[in-house]
Amino acid sequence: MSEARAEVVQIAPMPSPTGERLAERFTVHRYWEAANAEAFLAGPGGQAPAIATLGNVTIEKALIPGMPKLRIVSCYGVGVDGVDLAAAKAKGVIVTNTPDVLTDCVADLGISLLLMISRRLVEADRYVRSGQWLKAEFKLTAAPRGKTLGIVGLGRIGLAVARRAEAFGMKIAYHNRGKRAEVAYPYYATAAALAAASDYLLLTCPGGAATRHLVDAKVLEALGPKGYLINVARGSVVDEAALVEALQHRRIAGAGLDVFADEPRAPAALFALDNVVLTPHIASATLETRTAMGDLMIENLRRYFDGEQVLTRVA
Ligand code: NAP
Ligand code: 8YV
Repeated sequence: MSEARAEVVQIAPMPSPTGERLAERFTVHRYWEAANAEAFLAGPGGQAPAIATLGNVTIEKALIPGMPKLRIVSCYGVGVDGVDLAAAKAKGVIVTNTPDVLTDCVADLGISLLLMISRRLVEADRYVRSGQWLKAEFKLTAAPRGKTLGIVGLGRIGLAVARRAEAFGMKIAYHNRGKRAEVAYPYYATAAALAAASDYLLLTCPGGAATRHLVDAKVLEALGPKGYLINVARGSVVDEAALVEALQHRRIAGAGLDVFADEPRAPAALFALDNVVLTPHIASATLETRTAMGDLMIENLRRYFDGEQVLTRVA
C-alpha cells in the first residue's frame, strides 16, 4: 500500500523545475484554479496543513484564517509582504522564505539597471536598429564612476549591490531604520536625506505597510534632475503616480524599474518615456537561482513534515 503524501496548497504556478518537483513530492491543491477562496476552502485543499506561495503573490486574506489545519507557509522568494504575517502569527503558523540563494542575481540586476539607464543602453540599441546611427552619433550619457549610490535597505541584497558598485568606482551611502555598526558607509536617517546626498537611489528594502510610499514626491525632488531611481525591492515602496510625474517633467533624470505597484501591469504612461528601463520582476529569474529557491522552499516543507527544523524561518 502506498504511503499517504503530505498535502500542500500551491497558490500560483511556479516555474520549472519547481512546480514539477513540488507535485512529485506532495499532493498539491492548485489554489489558482479555484473559482474563489470560499469555494476552495470548502474543498479538500481547505484541510491542508501547508501553503506553498511566491514572493510576488499576495495570499488572499481569507485563506490563512480559513484553513483550520494550516501549520506552515513556505515562500518561494525572500520577500514575504504577500503573506499576512499577523494572521500566521495568531495561529502559530511557521513562515519560511528563500534568503541568500537569490542575493547575487538580484544585486546583478540592480547594477544592470543602473548601468542600462546611465548609459541609455535600451535607447542605444533602438538607435542602431532604426538606422539613426547612419545620420548622427548617439548622445553622450552619464558615468557612474565617482558618483554616490544611495541604498535604501542595506541588507543582504543591498550589501551585494554596494560591493558591485564599489567595483565601478562608486561611493556608497545608505538608509535603514537603524545604522549598521559593522558598516562604514555613511548612514542617513531618512530616505529624503539619503536621496539629497545621492546621484543614484537604489531600493532593496522589504515591501509591505511599513515601507509603503517611502519614496514619495519629496524624496524624488531631493534626488533631483540629475538623479536616477532604481527599484528592485517592491513597487509599493514608491509612490508610482509621483514617479511618473517626476519622470515626465524631468524632475529626476531616469529610472530603472523591475517592480511595480500593480503587477503584471506597469503604468502605461511610462511606456512613452525614453528615460526609463522596465523589466518584468525578473531580478531573481535565472534558472540557477530560481532552481535553488524552489529547492529551498521544498526542503523547508519536507523538513516540517519529517519533524525536522525548517532551514529559513522568517523571524
Ligand atoms: P534583508 O537582508 O532583510 O534586507 C532588508 C533591508 O531593509 C535591511 O537592511 C533593513 O534594515 C532594511 N529595512 C527594513 N525595513 C525598512 C524600513 N521600513 N525602512 C528602511 N529600511 C528598511 O532582505 P534582502 O534579502 O536583502 O531582501 C530585500 C528585499 O528585496 C525583499 O524583501 C524583497 O522585497 C526584495 N526582493 C526583490 C526581488 C525582485 O525580484 N525584484 C528579489 C528578491 C528580493 P533595518 O531592519 O535596519 O531597517
Ligand atoms: C521573485 C522576489 O520574483 O524573492 C522575492 O522577494 O520578489 C523574487 O525573488 C519571486 O519570489 C518569485 O515569485
